[in-house]
This record gives sequence, C-alpha cells and structure tokens, in this order.
Amino acid sequence: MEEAVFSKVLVANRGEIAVRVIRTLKSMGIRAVAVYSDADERGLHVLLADEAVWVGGSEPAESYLNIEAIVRAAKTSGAEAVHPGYGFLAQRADFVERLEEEGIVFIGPPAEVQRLVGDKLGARRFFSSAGIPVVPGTLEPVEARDAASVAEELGYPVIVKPVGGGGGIGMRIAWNEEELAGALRSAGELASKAFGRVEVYLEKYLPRARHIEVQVLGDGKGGIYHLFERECSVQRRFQKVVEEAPSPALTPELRSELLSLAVRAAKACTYVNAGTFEFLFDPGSRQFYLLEVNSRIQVEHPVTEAITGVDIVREQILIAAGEGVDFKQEDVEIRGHAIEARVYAEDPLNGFAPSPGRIEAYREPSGPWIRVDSGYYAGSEVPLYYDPLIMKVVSWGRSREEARRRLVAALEETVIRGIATNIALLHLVLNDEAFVGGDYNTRILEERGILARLKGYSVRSPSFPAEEREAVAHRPQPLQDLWRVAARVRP
Ligand code: MV4
Repeated sequence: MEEAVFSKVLVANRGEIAVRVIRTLKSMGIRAVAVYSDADERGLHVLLADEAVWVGGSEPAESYLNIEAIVRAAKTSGAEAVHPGYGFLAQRADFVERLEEEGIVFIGPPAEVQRLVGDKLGARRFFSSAGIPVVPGTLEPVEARDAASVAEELGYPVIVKPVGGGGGIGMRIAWNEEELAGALRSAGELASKAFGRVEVYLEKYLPRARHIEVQVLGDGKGGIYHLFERECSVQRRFQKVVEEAPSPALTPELRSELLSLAVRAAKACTYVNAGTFEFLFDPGSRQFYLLEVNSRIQVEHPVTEAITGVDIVREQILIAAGEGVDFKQEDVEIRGHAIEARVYAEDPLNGFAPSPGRIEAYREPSGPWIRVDSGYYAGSEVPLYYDPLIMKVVSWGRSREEARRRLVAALEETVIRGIATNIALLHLVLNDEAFVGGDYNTRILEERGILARLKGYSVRSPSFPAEEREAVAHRPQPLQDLWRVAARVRP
C-alpha cells in the first residue's frame, strides 16, 4: 500500500471546483471534508465528500469567506490541509497565515507570494524591474486630476484598472478624453464597492490583443515548471466564456518566447504551487506583456490537463506536502487540442442577469473525449448567492477542429431546464467563422456581432419530436437520486 501524503483534506469551496478537488483527493486515497452553507445543504460537493461540515449562512461572508468558521471546520474534522479552490479564500494571505498558526497546510502559494502578486500595481513594478515586459502604463496610482495628461501621453484608447482588483472587475476602457472622466468615476466606484479601495491606474488599451496565459507550478524546492499555455480571449465583461489549449495564435518560436518569459517571471518571485501568468499578446508587434498573476487553481485548468495529462490538483497537493512535482519538464508535451465551454446560469436575453433556481431537467453531455465538471444535478438548486457557473464542458481532439466539433456536439446534447443558460451563446461562438479559423482576439463578441445574433437563436434541435425530446430530457440521470441514498443528507 502506498502511503497517502495527507490522510484528510478540507475543501474550502463549493460547486464544480469543490467536486473537482474531492475527486482528486479520492484518487489519492485522501479523505475529503466538504464545507457547506445553508444554501448548499444538498450541494453535489456535500454529496460526494466523505464528510461535510456546516460553516454558516448563505451569504458568502457568513460561510465560505468566514475564515474562523473554515478554520474551526478544519480543526474539528481533523483535516491536515485545506484546498481553497478558486475565489473565496483562495488568494487571501491572512487566511494562509491563520491556517499556519493552527499547523494546518494551505494547498496553494505561501502568504508572501500571495501578497506580492495580489497587489497588482506592486506586481507591475516588481516584474517590470525584473525585466519582464508589462503593458505600457503607470506604475503608481493616478489622481483624477492627472489622468487626462497621463492618458494623452500613453495615447488613446486607455484602460482604467482598479488597484485593488483582479480578474477584470471594475475595469473601464476610454477611447477618448470625453470618455475618460466617466471611466475614472465608474472604475473608482466599483473598486471602492468591491475592494474598499478607490485608487486606479492607467494602461494603454490594446484592442487587438489576445489573452494568453501560462500554467506554472513551483515545486517548493526552487524548481519552476510550466504546462504550456491557454488562450482565453473569449470573454464577456472580463468573464471568460470559452478557453482553449494550446493557443492557435502561437508559432513554436512565439510559444517558447512566452513560456520562457513566464518561467523567468515565476523564478523572479520564487513562485510556489500552481499559478497562472496572464499575458496580452499583440499580434501586430508580436509582443507579449505580463498582465497579472493568478495565485490559485483556475476555472480553465482542465484544458491544460487534457493536453498534458497532468492532474494539476494532484500536483498542488504533492507540492503542499513537500513532495515536489511528479513529472519531469522534458516529459510534458502538448498532445492534441482541448477547448472548454463555461455553462452559466444566466439569461442572455435579459442582459445576462443571473438566473438562479431549481434545475427541473438536466442531462450532462458525454461522448468521446468529453469531460464535464459540474456542481449540480437534476433537481438541484442554483443558489443566487454565488458564481452562476453551472458546469464546464471540455473536449479533447487530435486536432483543434476535432476538439471543436466534439464540443459543439456535446453542447447540442446538453439539456438544462428550469433556469436560463448561456448555451446558445457558446454554440454561436464555437461555430463563428473567426473562432473556427482560430483568428480572433478579445473583441470577438463585439466584432463578430455574436451578441447581436443571440436574439431568437436556439441550438439546433435534432430531428426528434419535440415532446419526446422533452420526455427524454426529464428522465433522471443516476446522480439525480443519489442524495436519497446518501444518509448524510437529510431528505
Ligand atoms: C487589458 C486588455 C487590453 N489592454 N489590458 C481582462 C481581464 C484582466 N485580467 C485583464 N483583461 C484585459 N486587460 C490592456 N491594457 C484586454 C483585456 C482583456 C479583454 C478586454 C476586453 C474584452 C475581452 C477581453 C478578454 C481578455 C482580456
């Protein structure tokens, strides 16, 4: 019998990522402890874990963001380590330190690394001094009265970014001086609401750029490894919608340039555990610019797993246990192509408003080289309190086109009733000429008129009588009734 690195790990998250982490824990022979809020008593993650601890009310602040409640759950369950997933406490240096005080291992980057890369302007200064190119812009916060002259110097368009933020929250683009005042105001307002900090900085906005990020792993012994890149240029309001690996934009030469930049950046900040180094690639000048570093497992990690065969969550756990990584850099190769579609509970016909509620009918897609990471099941409830991500559908193919066709087919057989979803948008993107050709950038949704084509669009139905299709849709998949069997969950 091989010895497990930990015997019990607490998963401080919910939904699909908690399910994802629990699955790897089980594959490693580690007991998985779920935590849940009032809204998640019947969450899929609760169902699949070996034990589950209630941590508070439905509001994130009362449960998944409640450091003391999570620490208490870890202590009472006897967990030796905590995996934070993404969001919630994943990038909170104070959480890492609090766990340390209790002798509990945090499965993620150390507090000092979190602090360095979590301060976006500080990170810009740090990486810029380390010789890593960052997007032209300010290295200090910009006062409202100086903004116009700074923008003039950079040249329009510019993008206003909140100092405290991350992941696009509160960012505003200004195409000219008239728009700048409004952009400053709304970026500042959003920033103070979301992060309690009004400071903003300016960057030149690169409208034709592609968003390409590198998956990095620091082994905790000074070794830095990469698992190639993902392209995430399809975003709506800075929320990623479709991601793929490898990037169709890169030649082998550009790829090795990007990868060595990312590894150099990770070495400069002595990166440990899984991290993503986000870059903008300007196809015109063939320049890469570091945007930010995400010190956590990311939603889109499965496309990297699909092309490399590396279980990134497993590597995170091994690194946190002091074992380093379980692969050699020279053994990791890009095999084929993978594409991920994020299915959200949101209503494209109502301004993409969240669409919480009960999932009345539910059929997950399957098929050759299709992976589904979901947090829900037929009959379960999508709470309004959290990220509306329902599931990720990931396809792999020997070629990009094979992966794309498999993903289109998978979306066409997916059924989710009772709540609105963005599946029609995903279908339009995957069939768009620019996407099919791999020739797209961060403005694909606008430039290709995809949002405008959404109205009245529905995913092509197979030649099957509508009533029968409906009846099939409502037949339960096995998981639907699993909760009745699981004694831990009250019926
Ligand atoms: C940018 C940019 C262009 N120029 N910064 C989006 C998420 C966040 N991490 C950084 N993001 C961007 N920053 C400059 N200076 C383009 C993006 C961007 C984007 C912008 C609009 C619409 C879709 C986008 C998709 C990816 C990245």
